[in-house]
Amino acid sequence: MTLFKKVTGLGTVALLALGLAACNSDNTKIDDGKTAETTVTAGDSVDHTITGIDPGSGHMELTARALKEYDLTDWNLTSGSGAAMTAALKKAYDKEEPIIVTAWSPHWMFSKFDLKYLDDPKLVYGDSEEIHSIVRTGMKEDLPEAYTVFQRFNWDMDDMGEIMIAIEDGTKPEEAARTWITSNKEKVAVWTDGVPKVNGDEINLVYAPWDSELASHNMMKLVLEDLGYNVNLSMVEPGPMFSAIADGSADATFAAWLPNTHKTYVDKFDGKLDDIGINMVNVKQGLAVPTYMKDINSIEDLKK
Ligand code: PBE
Repeated sequence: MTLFKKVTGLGTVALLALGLAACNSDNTKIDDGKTAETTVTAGDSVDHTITGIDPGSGHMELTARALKEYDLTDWNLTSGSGAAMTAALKKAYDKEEPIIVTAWSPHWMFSKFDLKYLDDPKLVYGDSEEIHSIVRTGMKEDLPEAYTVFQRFNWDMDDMGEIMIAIEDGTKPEEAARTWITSNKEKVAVWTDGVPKVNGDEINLVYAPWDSELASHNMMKLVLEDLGYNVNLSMVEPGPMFSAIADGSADATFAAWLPNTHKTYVDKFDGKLDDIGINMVNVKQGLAVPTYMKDINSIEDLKK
């Protein structure tokens, strides 16, 4: 059994991995004769709390499911936003305090903090995940040039990561996207080669409030503008993002994480969304902790 040691009197939870060979009972008080110590479980160390993100995101649904499947019934999942989650992470990290967050990749959080995903042996967060490009019915006929670009659109985690990190470091999203486009002309050319320019045609892109999607949609906005489009970019909650494509009020989104994360949304609007392909493979999400939490490596460790 894995325990953390809470050194009373210091007022902070010191994450000292115990040599536990000698410890054989739950939550026993360990007294080495030098300090007054109580032991706390991994759950105690974080108040049985997982720091979540915006309530409508797929990650929150999957995490609620994970709490059930791993029988973590006494745990709480807080909701807020991606920004609140990373702020809480930074605060804990700076003090080397324990924290468990809902994390995903690509995300700048993995370059700013040393984090590790917790193993998910039950595969609640899925096995392999991709990001899909989804358009409204009829978009192909109305906006064929953009449709071709969207069908070809494909990049990787490092590409998106570059833009995300620049934004996190204070660069304006459009500027960060422009820098990436300028230094990745060949990649963009693969999507746009031979596509005729248009003359101010309007196109509506929607995305949900995640840093990863802020990066991708700002990038695609510029690619479309370079082709002559007049692009409206709107950030909405995940539910409205899918319903906007389904009811035709928006033309496209590049924010559909499948087959797992957004399955509920895609099922709900079955037949009303045109999934035109994968724009990124090998994306991932799950629960993550700072690497200094040495004894927690799997969601199953949270039971202990
Ligand atoms: N995410 C990022 C989203 C999809 C993209 C993992 C936070 C979600 O959970 O819905």
